[in-house]
Amino acid sequence: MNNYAQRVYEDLQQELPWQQEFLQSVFEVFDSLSPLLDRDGRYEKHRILERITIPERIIIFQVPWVDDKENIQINRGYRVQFNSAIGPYKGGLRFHPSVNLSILKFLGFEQIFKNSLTTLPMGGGKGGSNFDPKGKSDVEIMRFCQNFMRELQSHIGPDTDVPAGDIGVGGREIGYLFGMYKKIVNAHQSVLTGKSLNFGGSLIRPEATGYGNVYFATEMLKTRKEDFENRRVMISGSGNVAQFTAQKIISEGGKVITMSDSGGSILCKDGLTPEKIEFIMNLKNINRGRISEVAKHFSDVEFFAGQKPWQLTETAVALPSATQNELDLNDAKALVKNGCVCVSEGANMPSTPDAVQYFLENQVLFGPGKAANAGGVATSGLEMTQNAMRIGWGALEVDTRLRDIMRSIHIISKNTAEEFGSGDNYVLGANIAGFRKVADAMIDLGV
Ligand code: NDP
Ligand code: 2IT
Repeated sequence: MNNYAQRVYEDLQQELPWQQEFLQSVFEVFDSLSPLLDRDGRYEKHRILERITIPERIIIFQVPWVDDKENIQINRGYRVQFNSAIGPYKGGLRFHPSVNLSILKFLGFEQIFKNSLTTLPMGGGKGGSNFDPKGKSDVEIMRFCQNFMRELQSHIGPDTDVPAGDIGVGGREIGYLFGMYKKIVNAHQSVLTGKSLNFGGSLIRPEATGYGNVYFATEMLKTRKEDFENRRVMISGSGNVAQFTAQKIISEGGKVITMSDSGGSILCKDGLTPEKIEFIMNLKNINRGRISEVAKHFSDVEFFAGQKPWQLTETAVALPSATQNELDLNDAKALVKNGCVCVSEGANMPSTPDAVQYFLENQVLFGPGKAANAGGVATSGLEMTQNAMRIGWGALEVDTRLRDIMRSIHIISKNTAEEFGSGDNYVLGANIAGFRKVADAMIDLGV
């Protein structure tokens, strides 16, 4: 690693040894940036690495709420406003019991470069709570969201910080959050994205992360004259990103053989049909059930309790779409051995660093999350544009723009990797391309 990057990384390690996920994401970015830092001394002179790794602001607050049994519950709420050099802070809210500052800082840090890659004017941020939505009634979810927003509202705004969804935060939660914000400020503003179409959402936003990842993977495959036709595809997760990834893969002629949740994985060797995907969407989005139930309903679907998809069988493509560090070195070795030629990350940082290294060493086409899953936030950017113009584009218009953005992210990542003599190392290309725009803006803006 470049000396300057090494020094800043070691300082962070000493200062924040418990922020493992954040350190992991910083290490990956710094490692990629080394050839750029070797070549261009301006970033060290302006102390960009020190400045870009400290959030501009972090808000931490208490979220008390009353459950259905009239017990008082208390959760922690956070918003990490990481970097606003190129636009208002932008990034999702995660509601999951594992949420802590390290996880939100890694997600916010990734978001800076991802948002930069979209070509749209959005800074990086992330937030959420250790609240667990599982098993809660709709009314409990509403009360929690209202109390969360009561605290968050004074720190966000359409030109300041525009949150959206992430794990545990979908259309239902965005509705309750937006309803409370609107009441407090007495204005119908574009302060959240992922809104329902009934009150200012964009067509294709729910689909965008999954579709975008398939568009990105398609571009990678094209460079080797391959496509999804009749190829086996493993997907992990069964939430927003996984569902629309599956739908798009099927429409591209591919076979989705796995999906999963935190309880285990399902395997359907001949590929899930559109009817089965619809069943999974109803199960997950309406009944809020478990993926194991799919195997009880269909005789050609097997369930593997407590297992991830990666080592179950042969596949050509893997699209991890659940959570961070869900694909490790052993999984990577099994995938390569079983014929996998392409991995594209729907989730944020799902592959461990040694797994990424293994894919790169074995010539697997590897799309890092900050490039491959940028379609979600890019379409959030398009939602903000439509809100500002007070119009709504048709589905084809949004989908065409999404596809164009994913193509341009692919091109800039590939061209930047080539500029630094690193072939099709999309990790290096995406990190340098995303960083350059933000860092140059920071220099322009002064200290
Ligand atoms: P959802 O809440 O809709 O779905 C999450 C899925 O991942 C569920 O199937 C869930 O299973 C599984 N999962 C979550 N945590 C774990 C865990 N610790 N171990 C195993 N499985 C887990 O979230 P999304 O689909 O929106 O998000 C999935 C990933 O995509 C995340 O990494 C997110 O940051 C990323 N992402 C999301 C975008 C978006 O627009 N929504 C945009 C870009 C990236 P279970 O129900 O059992 O918890
Ligand atoms: O990780 C992500 O990019 C998201 N969860 C989407 C963020 C957004 O603002 O749409």
